[in-house]
Amino acid sequence: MPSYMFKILLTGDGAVGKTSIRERYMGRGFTGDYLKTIGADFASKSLNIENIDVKMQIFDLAGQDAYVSARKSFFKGGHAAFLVFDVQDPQSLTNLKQWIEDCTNFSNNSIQTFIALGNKADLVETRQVTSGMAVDYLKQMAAKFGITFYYMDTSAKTGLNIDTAFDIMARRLLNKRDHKLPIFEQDGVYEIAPGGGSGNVEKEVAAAVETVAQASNALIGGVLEEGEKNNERIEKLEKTMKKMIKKINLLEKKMDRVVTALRSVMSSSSAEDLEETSEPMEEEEEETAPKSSDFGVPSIPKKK
Ligand SMILES: Nc1nc2c(ncn2[C@@H]2O[C@H](COP(=O)(O)OP(=O)(O)O)[C@@H](O)[C@H]2O)c(=O)[nH]1
Ligand SMILES: [Mg+2]
Repeated sequence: MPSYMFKILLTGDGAVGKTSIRERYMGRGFTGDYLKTIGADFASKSLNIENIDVKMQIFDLAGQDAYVSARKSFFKGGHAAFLVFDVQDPQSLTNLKQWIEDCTNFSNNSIQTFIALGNKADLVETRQVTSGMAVDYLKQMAAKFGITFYYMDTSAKTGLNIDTAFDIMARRLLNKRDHKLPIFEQDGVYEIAPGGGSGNVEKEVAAAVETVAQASNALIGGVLEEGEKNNERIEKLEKTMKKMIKKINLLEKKMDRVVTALRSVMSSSSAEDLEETSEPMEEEEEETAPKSSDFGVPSIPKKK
């Protein structure tokens, strides 16, 4: 007997890969066929997470407008939703706003845990939505709805992050029921909280700046002491600083790209909604990410 049973919805526009994700997770593999889902379908899977039995009921909804009225009943009693978009299709990202609203309204607020999935990440050549664009869009949604999102890319084809997505979902749901399970930080998995939480990029910049500052202080201390033993330490710290500065420059570039990309997404989505909460990212960046020259080390010139 499972200790917990969770009703989890796969939402998102038609053809983003909801059925494929469910089938991949259920272990049936990837079929590669396109069959329009009619209404909803579901499957359940039993998990054991840190000795807690969990049964995941996974509902796979049709994204087609024709089924809007039939769909309403499927939101009832839901605990959580995956918000699936196709990384080749910016519109499927910006439509997530409507999916969030449907989840909230039709479930009478029982759905409070959301994970966004940028699916078809295997299609690198035709990809149009970068992770940075998705993070920034979700930041707007987090601020607007007061919801904390997780976001990661997936591929139903290669299996990328499929198990991870469901594992994190189960952990988040258990933690809302007073468990204290860790959700380990991993590359490409973003936590996007309303207000302060601003995704991994800014967190990484802040952490890198802090490390450089510490290394720089220690270095000055070391130079002043001028002890023989300190030379090794100084060298090590210098290396760390250089590494971190490189990282900061990379992250700065990433942020620039995010801002540019976001502008194009925002111009194609409802500008009014997004403007309300949008923050000038460039200003923030200057505060949190001082130029590497502040530390007396020449910065790597940016490619334009
Ligand atoms: N390359 C690739 N194709 C995918 C992926 N996920 C789904 N597809 C394809 O996209 C189409 C729609 O998938 P489907 O699961 O039916 O989407 P749904 O309407 O959201 O349930 C099908 O042709 C799938 O084979 C993926 O991760 N990578
Ligand atoms: Mg389907």
